[in-house]
Amino acid sequence: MKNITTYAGIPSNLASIETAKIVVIPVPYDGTSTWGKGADKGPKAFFEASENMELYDIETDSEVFQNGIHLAPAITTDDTPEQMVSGVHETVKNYLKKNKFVTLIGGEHSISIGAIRAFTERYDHLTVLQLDAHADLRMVYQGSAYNHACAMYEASQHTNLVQVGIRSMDASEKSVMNTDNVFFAHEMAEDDYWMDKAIDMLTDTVYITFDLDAFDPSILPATGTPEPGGMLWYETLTFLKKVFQQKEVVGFDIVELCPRQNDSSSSFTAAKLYYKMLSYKFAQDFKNEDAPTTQIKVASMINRLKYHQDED
Ligand SMILES: [Mn+2]
Repeated sequence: MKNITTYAGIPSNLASIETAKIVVIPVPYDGTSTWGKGADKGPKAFFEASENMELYDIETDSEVFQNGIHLAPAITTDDTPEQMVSGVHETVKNYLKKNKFVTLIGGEHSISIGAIRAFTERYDHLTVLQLDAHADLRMVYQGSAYNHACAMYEASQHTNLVQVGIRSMDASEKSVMNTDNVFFAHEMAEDDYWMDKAIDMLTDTVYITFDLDAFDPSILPATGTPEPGGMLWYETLTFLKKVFQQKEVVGFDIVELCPRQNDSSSSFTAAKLYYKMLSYKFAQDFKNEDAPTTQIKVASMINRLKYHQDED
């Protein structure tokens, strides 16, 4: 990743490991993808798009980069899938020890395995919230347990895994899947309450793994295995905002950006998604934004009661 020295070109005093609250780790790995190759180019396209993005977030009225964002060296120890997973695991563990808010940019989805392992060791009762078109629950695929099709198997065994946006899986994955914790895309399309139901499934401590193919290909086509019927922009942000407001999100990754020529909008969408998630995490007072809504609801209830009393 030549020419890129700090995340989004932020000043170097906000980018050092000593001062930054946030760490972003690029993992340009594409060792096991089966169809659309190119997720190894994801981080470069992501960071280039980030450099061209406004760093003031209107919705939260905040500049989250002021908390400091350290761009970690890319993890490239990936001669084998096992090496890549253990490289990610060790790196994430070290930054967690330094009490950083750790985020990762893939790379294919198998990069999440080592990260989730480190978060699982650090936090009890961890929920892994997976937004994805695919279940990724195979125990082994094409001879490896660290294939992208297996990205969530370990999480399904050791964490409270909640899967959202799923619309593609193999019948064999049904035996591993806990369907109570799965929000299938075809059901979400007809259920106005899926967001609250999903949040009810989460423990207090949440790690988010965001596979960009969770999005509908109409808004993000540049991913290894696009699937129709995905999530749209504001629906996704509304859901993420609720999660950040109501739970303690301890880290996240964004994976499977597979850049294509003549499509810069996918990289920008990924860059913006990342910055939105950080903004939701760090914006002051944003967590309590639900309060006014509740107050308004109570006020209008009192008014209704008064009205009915007046009637009597
Ligand atoms: Mn996927």
